[in-house]
Amino acid sequence: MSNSSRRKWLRAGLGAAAGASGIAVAARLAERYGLVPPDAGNIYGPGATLTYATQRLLTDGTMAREFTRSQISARPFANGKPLQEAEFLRLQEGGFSEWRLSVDGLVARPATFTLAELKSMPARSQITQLACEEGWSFIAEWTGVVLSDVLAAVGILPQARFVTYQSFQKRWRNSVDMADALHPQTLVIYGMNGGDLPTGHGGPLRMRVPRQLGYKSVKYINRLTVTDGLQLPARARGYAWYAGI
Ligand SMILES: Nc1nc2c(c(=O)[nH]1)N[C@H]1C(S)=C(S)[C@@H](COP(=O)(O)O)O[C@H]1N2
Ligand SMILES: [Mo]
Repeated sequence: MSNSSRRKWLRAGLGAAAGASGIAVAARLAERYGLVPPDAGNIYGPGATLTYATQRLLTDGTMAREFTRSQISARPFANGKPLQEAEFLRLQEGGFSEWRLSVDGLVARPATFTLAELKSMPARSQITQLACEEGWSFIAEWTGVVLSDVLAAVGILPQARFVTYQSFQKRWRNSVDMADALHPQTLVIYGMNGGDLPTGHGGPLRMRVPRQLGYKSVKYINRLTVTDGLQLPARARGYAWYAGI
């Protein structure tokens, strides 16, 4: 079967299964075709599987909405307190010249990037909405490097299935699958609304995944690891791993 007819068939199958005999059948179908999110064995169970599977089938390749400059929020909300750790303040005082993004795991050439090196790569800006699961949101222009360019620079191996990203704030770690990792709107950002990314919003470096809820856009990232599976917990604070919007 060709890819697109397989997709059509799967989509019809999932819809029929959901309608006819409930989501358990759809979940089994999804499992057979590798559409089960890695955290499905939890309280969300088959419901989350169906959401993930149908969203993957229906929205793969689709884009998060982009806005115009006039729609940028006047007062974006920086969630959380400013970082107080001595090490962070020291790095900040040095203009973050010592900040590093290391990239390891299932890559051909593990590497470490400075901010200057990332800024020398082709830049992309997008005006998208950051939506928190708690109900608030704002629109901003985000500037950075397309994650797939960073991955191309280190060469991802064929077994790669997820990209895990780690924050300077150790408990903030999350990951995306390859569909989102290679998506053209998934950025590693260092700029916001025309200036440097403020530390309140995750500066100097942040993951920006506009097709998912705000908590997947982890701030203060310093490490990417390419994996073939997921070491849970991949959830932040008990939130679902897949947070498509
Ligand atoms: N390192 C880190 N990343 C984080 C968070 C955080 O507290 N620490 N909060 C998350 C949540 S829940 C949301 S909604 C957004 C908020 O982004 P903002 O501070 O730019 O509004 O960042 C996400 N990334
Ligand atoms: Mo959030």
